[in-house]
Amino acid sequence: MEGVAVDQIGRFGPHQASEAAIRLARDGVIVFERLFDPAVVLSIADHVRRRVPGAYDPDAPRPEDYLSVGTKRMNGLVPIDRSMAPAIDMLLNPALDILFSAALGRDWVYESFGVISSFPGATTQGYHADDAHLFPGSAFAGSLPAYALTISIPLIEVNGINGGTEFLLGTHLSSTGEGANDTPVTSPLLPGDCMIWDYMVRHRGQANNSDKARPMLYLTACRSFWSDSKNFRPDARKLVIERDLVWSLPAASRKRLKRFKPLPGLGTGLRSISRVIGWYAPGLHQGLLKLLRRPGSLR
Ligand SMILES: O=C(O)CCC(=O)C(=O)O
Repeated sequence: MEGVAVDQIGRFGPHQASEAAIRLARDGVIVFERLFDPAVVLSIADHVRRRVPGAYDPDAPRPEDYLSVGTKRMNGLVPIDRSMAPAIDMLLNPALDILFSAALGRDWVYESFGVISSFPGATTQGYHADDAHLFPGSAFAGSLPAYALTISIPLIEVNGINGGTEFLLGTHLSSTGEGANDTPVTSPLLPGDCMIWDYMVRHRGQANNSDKARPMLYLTACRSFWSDSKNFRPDARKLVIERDLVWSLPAASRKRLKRFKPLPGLGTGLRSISRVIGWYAPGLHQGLLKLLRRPGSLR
C-alpha cells in the first residue's frame, strides 16, 4: 500500500445522495457507507457462492458470460433468481436513484449485474478507464457529464491485504487521462458499503495478497442511449432476472430494469429453437407453425 493515500475518496451516508452526486462529478468516485443491510449482503453472498462458485474458487466452473480481467481475476454474470430477490431491493435503493438521476439524468437504466473477483496471487491491474470519453480527441472530451457508472458492492471486507480498487481522482475530466494529482487513492469497504465511479475515471484493482477470493457484485448504470460494448462479448447476457421479479414491480421501478433478459425456462428454450429453425429452415418453420395453429392442435 506504499504511496496509496487511504480515505481521500468521499464517503457518504444513505441520506447524503445529493452531496455524493456533487463529489462524484468532481472526483469521479464516491463511497456510500452502510447503504445496505450487511446481513442482506452476506445472504446474497451465500447465494452467489452457490450459483456462481467460480467467483470464489478459481478451480470451480467458470461463471456464464465470463471475462478474464487480469491475472487471477474474473468478471461474470450473476443471474437474479427468486433466491436473490433482495438484490432487486438493493438495485432500487432510493439513495442510488437520487445519485444516478443527478449523474445520468432521470431516464437512467441498469445495464449489467455480475460479480468481479480477484483470487489469491492476483497482481495489481494496469490503470484503465472502464470506457473512453464519448467523443475522444474532440473539444468535448473531458467536459461532458457521466454516461455510465460502475457500482461495486463488496461481498466480504475489502482492505489493504485483499486489495481494493484505487483511483486517480479527477481523471474523468481530463481529455488526456491525466489528473491534477497522480497519487492513487483508495478506501476500505465493508459488506453494506458500495463504491461508485464514473466509467471515464482511471483506476485499477490492487493485488490480492490474502489467501481468499475477493468477490464484489459489479453493476453498471447508464444513460438510456448508451450500452457497454467494450467490457462484454457481443453475445453476452449482461442483466438476467427471473421474469416475475421484474413484472411484479411498479412501472417506475421496472423501467430501471428494462434491459433485463429473463432467466431461461422452457418457454425461452422453445422460442430459441423456433428462432434457429426459422433462420436455417424457413419452410419447415412455416409448416410447423401452420400445424400448431390448426384447430384442435396443442396450442
Ligand atoms: O477488481 C477491482 O478492484 C477493479 C477491477 C476493475 O477495475 C476492472 O476489472 O475493470
